[in-house]
Amino acid sequence: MAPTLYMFQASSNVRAVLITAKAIDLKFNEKEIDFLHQDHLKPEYLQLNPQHTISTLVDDDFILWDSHAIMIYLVSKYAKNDALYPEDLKKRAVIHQRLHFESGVLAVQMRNFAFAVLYEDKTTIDQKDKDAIQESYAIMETFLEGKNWMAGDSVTIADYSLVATVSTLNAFVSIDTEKYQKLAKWVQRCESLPEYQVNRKGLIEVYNILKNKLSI
Ligand SMILES: N[C@@H](CCC(=O)N[C@@H](CS)C(=O)NCC(=O)O)C(=O)O
Repeated sequence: MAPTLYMFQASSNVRAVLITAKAIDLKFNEKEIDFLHQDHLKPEYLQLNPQHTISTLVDDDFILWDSHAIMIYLVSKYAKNDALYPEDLKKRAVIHQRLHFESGVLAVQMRNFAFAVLYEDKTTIDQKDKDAIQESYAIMETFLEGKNWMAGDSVTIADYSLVATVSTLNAFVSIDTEKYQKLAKWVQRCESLPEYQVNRKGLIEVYNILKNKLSI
């Protein structure tokens, strides 16, 4: 039976899981959670995931949340080879570093500005939030030093995790294509991947949700 993914398509972390699944040709039984109406706080969802984050994966009797953990699980279980998550210790360690960067830095910056807009009725993005995002662009530019992909010479789940969030941030705090040429080219490279196409629907959704509230 296909695994079930409880998801909110507009979420960048969810889109990272969708890109991964597409890349390994895995179909989900998709269950959309209405985040804006707080379905993730309902008892039936809390029973699955007491941390009430979206997404949550249910694979037979196994329940897992956190996009990074889900991506690692999916490619380890369902991918035909280790290309997206190489078994080589050092390559894998770099992928983990990039995933932690997404989780601990980029996603926090995304949440800071999105929550300010959604819940504090801010109509502009604070300069300090913009500065933090620009600093992340500068750091990711260094990740791409001498290589085409975030964790080496071929695409991995690190790229999927980062591009889902970067594509969202870039819609509001543009990447300076002169200053961050490698990052801008990497975004284009990701956009040309067949699996990336599943990022687009949710990206438009989140753009519309936030743009409607911003005066930019
Ligand atoms: N580290 C988690 C973060 C997921 C996350 O925070 N998702 C947001 C949706 S955009 C969420 O579920 N927020 C609701 C909450 O934390 O209560 C992941 O990668 O899955």
